[in-house]
Amino acid sequence: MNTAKRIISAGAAALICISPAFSNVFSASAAITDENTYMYFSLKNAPECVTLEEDGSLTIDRALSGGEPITITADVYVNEPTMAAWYVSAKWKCSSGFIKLGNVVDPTNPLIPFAYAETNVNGELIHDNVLIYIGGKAEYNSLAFTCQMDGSLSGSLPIYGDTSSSYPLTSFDAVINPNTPCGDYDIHFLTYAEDYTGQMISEVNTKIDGEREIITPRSVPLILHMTGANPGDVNNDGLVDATDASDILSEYASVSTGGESILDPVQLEAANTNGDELVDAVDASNVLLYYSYAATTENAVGFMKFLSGEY
Ligand SMILES: [Ca+2]
Ligand SMILES: [Ca+2]
Repeated sequence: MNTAKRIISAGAAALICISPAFSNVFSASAAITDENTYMYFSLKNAPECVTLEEDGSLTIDRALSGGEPITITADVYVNEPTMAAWYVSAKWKCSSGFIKLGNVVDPTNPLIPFAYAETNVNGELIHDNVLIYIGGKAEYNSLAFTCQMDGSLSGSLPIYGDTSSSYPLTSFDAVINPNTPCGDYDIHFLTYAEDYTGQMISEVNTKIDGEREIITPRSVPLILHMTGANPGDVNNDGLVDATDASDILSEYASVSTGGESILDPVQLEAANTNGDELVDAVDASNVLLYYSYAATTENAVGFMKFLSGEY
């Protein structure tokens, strides 16, 4: 590679900081090696309630989120070992409606370094032959980013760093609903038609010595662990409704008659809506008050804001 092309930017420094975590992702996925063509994500920015784990996954502590939507920004990378691709298309999605994907960055507008950024003889960024397409389908919560040379006869995409993964392809946002039930979620690349017949999937098209090949890259998903009690949502389905009030009353009935608690510790925390010592009829009443408010109010505030009168 032309070393004049390499510019140590703030983005590159950030990449260096978090790459050790991602090397663990690769070792954890035996099928993924640097000899493979694969796509992966790397956390770029997140609020304090999000922790980057050693294995590259993210743990989200709801208690630190303040009940607000949580926006994380992630970079999208491709490892393309032949470096002979003329067409690279990443398509990715989240299957949970609680996590909305959007805001794909076009690195050519304004021009910023990316995996296939073009440069002039002085190593300065230009935008000339590489075509960028950005897309996605809201109904499937999917996003797409494609770069290709203007025609497969125009040669390979220029590689900005030493390898295709020295710089990201693009970045995007994932907005996590504060009511997301506890559990694990993933953002993954489409490597087969998941949602409908003929759905476009991620692709890397190469041409080596005149031989064309269409490669489906392997997907290293970004795993999100949602943790922490969601006040009022006792059954962990993302809603505060009559079912939760019923669960609270069942707990109260059991414990107040000398029986065992029927809820686990996270559920008990969610059930104790006023933070006193008890899970009782007051908590059930809070839940029912909110349920009737939310059922009749457009753009209802969250449960905790409702309880504190902020609506
Ligand atoms: Ca619920
Ligand atoms: Ca209580």
